[in-house]
Amino acid sequence: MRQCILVAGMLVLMAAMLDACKKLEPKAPANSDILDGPVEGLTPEQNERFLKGDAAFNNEIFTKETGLGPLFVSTSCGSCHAGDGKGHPFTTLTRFGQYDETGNQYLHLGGPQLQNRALPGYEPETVPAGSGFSKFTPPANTGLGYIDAVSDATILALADPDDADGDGISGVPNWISLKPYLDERPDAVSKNGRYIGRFGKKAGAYDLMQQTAGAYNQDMGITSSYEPYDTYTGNELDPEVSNETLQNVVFYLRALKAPVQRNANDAAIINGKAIFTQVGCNKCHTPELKTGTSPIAALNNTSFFPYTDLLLHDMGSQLDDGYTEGSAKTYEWRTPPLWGLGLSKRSQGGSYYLMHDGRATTIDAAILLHGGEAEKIKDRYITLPEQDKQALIKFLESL
Ligand code: HEC
Ligand code: HEC
Ligand SMILES: [Ca+2]
Ligand SMILES: [Ca+2]
Ligand SMILES: [Ca+2]
Repeated sequence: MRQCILVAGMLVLMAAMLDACKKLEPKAPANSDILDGPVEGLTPEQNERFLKGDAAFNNEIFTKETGLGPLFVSTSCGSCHAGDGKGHPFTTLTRFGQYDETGNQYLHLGGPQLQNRALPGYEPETVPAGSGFSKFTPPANTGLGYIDAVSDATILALADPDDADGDGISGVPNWISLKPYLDERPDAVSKNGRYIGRFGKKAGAYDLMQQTAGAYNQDMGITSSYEPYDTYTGNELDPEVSNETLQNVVFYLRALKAPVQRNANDAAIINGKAIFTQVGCNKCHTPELKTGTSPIAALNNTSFFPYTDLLLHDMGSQLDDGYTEGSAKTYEWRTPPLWGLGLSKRSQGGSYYLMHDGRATTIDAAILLHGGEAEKIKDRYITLPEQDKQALIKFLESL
């Protein structure tokens, strides 16, 4: 009898402990917080490519034996783009040696990208004395397929190179030369043989293939049939990654879902959104864009909410670090999408690291760094009553 009471008592205790454990377990993230899944409605064949691309992007860690280097920055895509969210300044890339449209003046010294690591027996690169350079933190990779599916005509319609409407804002595309291995978009617009770039902080990359083949080569020292040159000797080498793997990674990036706004119906957030427009943030951070046609059903002729115009803007001298790409000026930057902003702390180790090099550790600090074309709009933000600033920031964190 006594034994029975003891056993029953232990069972009660165990049940209580189990319950306590459950409370300690982190809550499963809401669906709207998960970023590394695919858009809905992929065909089984598309889903298979997505999974293969996911594995190559996140799990394949290169070594000397599989082609790493000899000069490199990191050993896998996922090491910089963890969980596909914004990266930490620990994983910053450095580029140097270009000041204007005439191209990179330091190609003979390893420009544009610095490979700060090397296999044993090789010298890592350093930025040549006197060269301007930029440090770029890894952007989030979510929703890039939507951005890829926007037509050139849509981007051009947002540009206002001569500020014809007189609002002080004159977004321009970055006109870049098309790498010979890239396919033109079906509706491509070109000017004097130059094409519209849309990826990267300077909008210096045409499409996701350029980003991917370029990253394998420049970030990891992995050659492909697209980018066959060794980062050390400059010699053409046999591919160290297959075209099939590259294409799977491109498909993975294209099919990653986009961040979804959270608590959109909260009164403070609705108010913050109105302030965003009233102050004029929306003049560059265009809330809504439309895609053209896409073989991925979810991306085909649809609206999405990235909060960017994909154009370059003069952001003033504080953000001029003396380096550029394509036709962008050293003080011009592509408006970054604001979707996912509120989720970015999670992949940045618990703090914000905003702007191209991560120098702003709060949203307020990021806004205060806006100059050039955004100067007047920043001034309007500064004069907002404190509670309006709070509402605006709450709205931005809901994105
Ligand atoms: C050393 C860190 C690092 C590694 C490794 C790396 N990236 Fe990146 N990635 C970055 C940074 C930094 C940028 C921003 C570069 C720029 O703006 O020009 C970037 C930009 C991108 C973009 C453009 C996103 C946008 O919003 O415009 C894509 C796509 C991308 N990377 C894919 C990849 C793929 C695929 C791999 C692996 C083959 C890879 N990256 C490896 C750091 C890295
Ligand atoms: C003239 C165009 C323009 C206007 C107007 C503008 N922005 Fe920006 N914004 C940019 C550009 C370009 C950057 C990137 C600068 C950089 O990386 O150095 C940026 C960066 C940001 C960032 C950091 C994003 C990140 O991922 O690092 C935030 C947040 C932001 N803007 C919010 C705002 C808010 C809020 C307003 C209105 C008060 C505003 N912006 C007005 C162009 C603009
Ligand atoms: Ca190699
Ligand atoms: Ca280099
Ligand atoms: Ca204008």
